[in-house]
Formats: sequence, structure tokens, C-alpha cells
Amino acid sequence: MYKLVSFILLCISFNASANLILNGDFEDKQIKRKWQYLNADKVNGWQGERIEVWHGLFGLKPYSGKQHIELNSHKKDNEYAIYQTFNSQAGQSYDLSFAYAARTRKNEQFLVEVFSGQNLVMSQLINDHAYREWSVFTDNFVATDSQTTLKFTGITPKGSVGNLLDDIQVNALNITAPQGLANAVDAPATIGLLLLAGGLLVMRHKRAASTK
Ligand SMILES: [Ca+2]
Ligand SMILES: [Ca+2]
Repeated sequence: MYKLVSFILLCISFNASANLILNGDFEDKQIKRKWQYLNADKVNGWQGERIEVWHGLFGLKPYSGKQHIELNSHKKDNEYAIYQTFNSQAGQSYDLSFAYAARTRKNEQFLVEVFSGQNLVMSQLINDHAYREWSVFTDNFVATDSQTTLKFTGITPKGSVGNLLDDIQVNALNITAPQGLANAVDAPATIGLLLLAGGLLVMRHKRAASTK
């Protein structure tokens, strides 16, 4: 039975691809103080407004690693938007996930948007923050272009206090059928056939055991 399971696992390859977001965990540049705002071009992968990196400020632990950011950065004009563009494939589905928390109790809200080329393929207002407790948002979208942009925009509060973010990920989930079989049947059908074969083998094994 173990050999059969190994065979199935060898035949079916679930490729959980690497995170397409560069520095989505905000760990690439470890800051020396408990917090520091940086121009976006100093934060690997990201573009947009200043990015306020936290490293244990107020004793709040990041969701992942040692650092997270506050979207409501240290600014004068109250514009808080950061974004990142990554390579994508039209027609491919992607999972988006990130962790978020409220710094204050002032009804923190921010907008997450995904533009594939010029097309807005996902838009969600996040307004259910827990006070200094991490929640995780997950959703998926289908790309329509070879370049896709993920954007976060602070909505409330208007000032420089609110909307903490960490561990931003975009992943494509691919299911690869065995070579050759993939041409004959689609992947779910292949998986079904292999599981059926496994079930028949178990039944034969049990029947053989019961006759001993
Ligand atoms: Ca982090
Ligand atoms: Ca701030």
C-alpha cells in the first residue's frame, strides 16, 4: 500500500509556486530602531508612498518574521498607497493572502486592489480589523495580462496612525498530471482514476487478508 501511495504522489505533482511578491514579509532590510519610515525605493520590491517599517514597536509582534509595516506612514499629505507589479499569465488563477491588524480603534480601513494590465480584477475594502491582533485575508483572482499590480491604499484613519500589514503573498497553484496521461485525460480525472486504483488494491488486500 505504501508503494502505491508513493507512486501516486510521484505521478501527481502539486506545485505550490513561490511567492510572487518580493519582500512581502518586509524583512529584506532589517532596521536598527523600533520603527523607521523609508522612501518606497529603499524597500525592496515596493513602490508608492513612504513605507513605515516596525520592528517590535509597542511590543507588537509581527505576524511573520521580525518586521511588519504601517500603511499609514509618516507623511504630511495623508496619501497612503503602496503597490508592487509582478509577472503573471493571462488565464492563470492566483491566491492572494496577507495579514492585517488595527493600530488604534478608529475603524481602520484600507483598500486592496489587483490590476492585471489595465483591468481591475479584484477590489476589496478591508474594514474588520482587530485591535493589535492579526487577521488573515485570503482571496483569489484570475490574471488577464502578463503584468499584474497589487495595490494597498489607506482609507481611514486619515492621519498617520493605522492599518498594519505583514506577510503579503501571491501564489499560483498548479496541478500537474502525469506525463502522457495529461494528454489523454484532465488532471482531476487522472487523480480520480489513481485513487480508484488505490481503493481497488486496498479491497483486494482486505479480501486476501480475510481469507487467511
Ligand atoms: Ca514580516
Ligand atoms: Ca505611521
